[in-house]
Amino acid sequence: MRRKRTQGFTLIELLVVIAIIAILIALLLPAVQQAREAARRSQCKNNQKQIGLALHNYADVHKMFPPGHLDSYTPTPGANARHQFSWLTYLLPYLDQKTVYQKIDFNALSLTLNANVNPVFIPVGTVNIPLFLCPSDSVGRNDVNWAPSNYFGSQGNLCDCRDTNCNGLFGHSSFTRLQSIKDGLSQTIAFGESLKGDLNPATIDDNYIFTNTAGSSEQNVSTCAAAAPNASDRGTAWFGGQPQFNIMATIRPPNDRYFDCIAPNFGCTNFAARSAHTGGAHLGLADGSVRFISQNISLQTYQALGSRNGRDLVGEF
Ligand SMILES: [Ca+2]
Ligand SMILES: [Ca+2]
Repeated sequence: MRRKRTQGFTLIELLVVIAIIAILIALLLPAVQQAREAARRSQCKNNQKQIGLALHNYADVHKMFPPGHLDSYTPTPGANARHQFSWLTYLLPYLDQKTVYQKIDFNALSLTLNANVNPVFIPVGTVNIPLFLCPSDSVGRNDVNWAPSNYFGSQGNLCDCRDTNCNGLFGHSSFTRLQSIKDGLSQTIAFGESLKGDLNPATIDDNYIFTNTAGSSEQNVSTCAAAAPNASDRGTAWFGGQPQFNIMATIRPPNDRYFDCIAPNFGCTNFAARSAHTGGAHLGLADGSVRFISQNISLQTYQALGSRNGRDLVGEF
């Protein structure tokens, strides 16, 4: 009697095939993920190149860089200090976003007295600008009144928060001229990437410290680190002129392990450049180039890169 062989695979064969497929997937998946992150990272860098170019096109027309953020009541801090529009806002016409730009009434205040968004600006501030977003950052858009940004103008490593005197390119009502970048355009950081906050204090990684002391204590890491991190709206508004939305400092290295710090009303931050990339972050230099800078860079070199007029030698970086 002949046994009839059934068509197809035996159970053993099927298990072997499944095991082989599983091994192949396990081998390929990290490679696919790496390729995807490489593409995202490249997008982040390209965005920064376009912003760098826009900064120069702006400077060609206006003979200066845009302000970090304008304040109608400078230099008096307090309830009347309503930070206005961010540096990114002024670049819109140079980034194919003229229609968004033309909707902005630059004579109106972006914030009301109790620091809420002026409703007049919601139709503009909620426009998503993909060029302002680094796709490696997994935190999405969280605030219904604003659309976010990953790119932060650098105020340098010395900045008196109560006036316009910062050694970076972007400060409180700053209007930096090219000739005031005495250390050289290719040796000076203009802006960098950061990571968005998720508006959830319970998730710690993205939070920052909001100090309640007047002056520049937020630039002092140990003073700031004594407080608990309690806020997480970093980068949630490309439009907003409050510095936690789009101003960084070069006091601490990229991806610094300490929490970012800010003091209210003074327009000053101690926000490090931050990224979801491994080992560092992209920094846009004042000549329009973009460099990936290691988080292990010597602090002296990094701070020298952050100042526009320190007369410091940067060397290799
Ligand atoms: Ca959080
Ligand atoms: Ca310098």
